[in-house]
Amino acid sequence: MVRPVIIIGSGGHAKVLIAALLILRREIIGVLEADRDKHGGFLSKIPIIGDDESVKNYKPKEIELVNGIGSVGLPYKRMEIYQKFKKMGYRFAGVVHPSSIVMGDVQLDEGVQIMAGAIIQPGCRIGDNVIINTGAILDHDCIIGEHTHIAPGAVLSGSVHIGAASHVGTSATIIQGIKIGKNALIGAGSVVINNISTGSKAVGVPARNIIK
Ligand code: JB2
Repeated sequence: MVRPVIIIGSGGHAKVLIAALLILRREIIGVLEADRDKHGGFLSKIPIIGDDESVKNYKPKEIELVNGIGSVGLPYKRMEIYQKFKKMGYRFAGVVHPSSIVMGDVQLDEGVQIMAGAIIQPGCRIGDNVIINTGAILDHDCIIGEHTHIAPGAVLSGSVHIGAASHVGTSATIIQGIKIGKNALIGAGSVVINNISTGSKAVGVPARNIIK
């Protein structure tokens, strides 16, 4: 039985998720929002029903959650939200936009979000709570660590490995076989032709580490 969902956060990323969930005909109970001024309002006609404590009105077995917190830098807030609710016993729903192309043997772990127009080729493995955002392209055998965000239009060639809680910026390009560590930030539009170590911030064409 497909359970109804509750979305966490009422910003731009939540709006994108609601559009996908409606196409997927998922029942959406409402949105949880930290900003009390928004309570009682709506996001894309979906009611903003309270703060995170309100989730306790629903038993873990009655619902699934959708992580509506995105990221523009490292996805720590998104990761914290995921870990907090997992500790409370809740499960996160995957969201795969019907216009995306996800090849048959691709492994999608819990709560993975694949947005409109994304393409994921055979052999890829996508970790818990990852966002593969609008129009991003992953060629064969890419491995994406949990909580990482591949931003809109990013292009990963074959066998790219990216560690947990990293962020690959909008329209960045990563050539085949590159390894990027955890907590690494790749700037928008960068072209990555060398491996990037954990904790780096790499920008430019070709991308260079700017954390000294
Ligand atoms: O702990 C929280 C919490 N912290 C912030 N719990 C709940 N339930 N909500 C929280 N929020 C709320 O999430 C903020 O008050 C805000 O309303 C929302 C975040 O929205 P924002 O528009 O700031 O960003 P976003 O996360 O929806 O989207 C970002 O990431 C996307 C991937 C933006 O940068 C987008 O442009 C981007 N496409």
